[in-house]
Amino acid sequence: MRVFYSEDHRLHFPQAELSGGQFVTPFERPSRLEYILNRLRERQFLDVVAPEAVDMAPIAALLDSGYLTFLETAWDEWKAEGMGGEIIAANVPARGMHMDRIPENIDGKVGYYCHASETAITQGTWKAALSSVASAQAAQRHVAAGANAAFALCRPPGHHATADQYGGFCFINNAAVTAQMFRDSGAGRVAVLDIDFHHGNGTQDIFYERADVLFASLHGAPQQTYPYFIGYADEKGRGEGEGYNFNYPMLSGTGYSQWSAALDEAIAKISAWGAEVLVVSLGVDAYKDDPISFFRLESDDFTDAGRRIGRMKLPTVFCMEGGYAVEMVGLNTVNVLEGFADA
Ligand code: SP5
Ligand code: ZN
Repeated sequence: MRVFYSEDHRLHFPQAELSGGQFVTPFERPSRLEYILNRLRERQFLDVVAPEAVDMAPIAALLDSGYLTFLETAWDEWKAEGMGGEIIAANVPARGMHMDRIPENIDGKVGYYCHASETAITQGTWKAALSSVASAQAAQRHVAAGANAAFALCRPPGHHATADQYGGFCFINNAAVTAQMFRDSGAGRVAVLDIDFHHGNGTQDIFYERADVLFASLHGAPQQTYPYFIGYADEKGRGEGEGYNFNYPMLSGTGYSQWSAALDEAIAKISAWGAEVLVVSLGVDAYKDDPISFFRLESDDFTDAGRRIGRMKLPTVFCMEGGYAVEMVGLNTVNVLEGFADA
């Protein structure tokens, strides 16, 4: 399986994440990818290539133009305003306020375009986010051209980013761009399966009113964890999209027997629908020792999960999402890919 990876992810490395009222070294850090690359090499995934330049057209077509301009210019505007640190959202539109007018001031714009203030923007964030989505695009083209699978080793991750909001360590929704590119290249039915511990709110939101992209997500129950305000089982899509969104929220302490039963249900929905291609939002933060999550998957469970996904026999792009038990992120990620390849 070919792996697409860009070194430019390193351009995004905030010093600070707001966590428990303190600034801590971000959980989502560059070393995550070093652990993954090392394990890939060790397990003979040797076909690792850099993506070609990002193709802005499908990104601009799917996402909000004001949001993309904001991401591109936010750092310069922040510095021009005399702000001393990294970009952290302080003022967000809350209940009773209005979101129909976008502030001119950068501090206001940050709040407008952000949904979670743990996530900082720095000087290199935009370039890193573009390199991340470039890997997803290259993986999509590789599979659209006939490969049965590809792994986009994306960083920063993407599944929490909507068409016009960042947060949850995500800026551009790599999986959503990938799914849309499959539609544009002729696939009629595209499924996105999100196995990251957190609900893929961004992907859900982007496709919520569409019947051509089915979204299924396994995740921590929103009453107990981020993103808190979305991800319940009764969110099934709206309008034409009704019946094409499937959420499997699970409570703290969930282990593999329950998680894999939910995975089988999601897989059954995808198969019964007749998906032609699959995009997997591949987070490994369901792992038992993940520092910000509460499921109890063992490393071997990821192999089994990959095998179940592989049994669908669909052309598949994996997009890297979360996973923060850094020493184990590589093993767990490669286990999924190996299980998939062995199915
Ligand atoms: C892509 C992805 O996995 N994003 C996850 C974003 C999670 N954001 C909330 C982080 C809350 C961290 N709380 C730390 C508690 C430590 N005990
Ligand atoms: Zn996650």
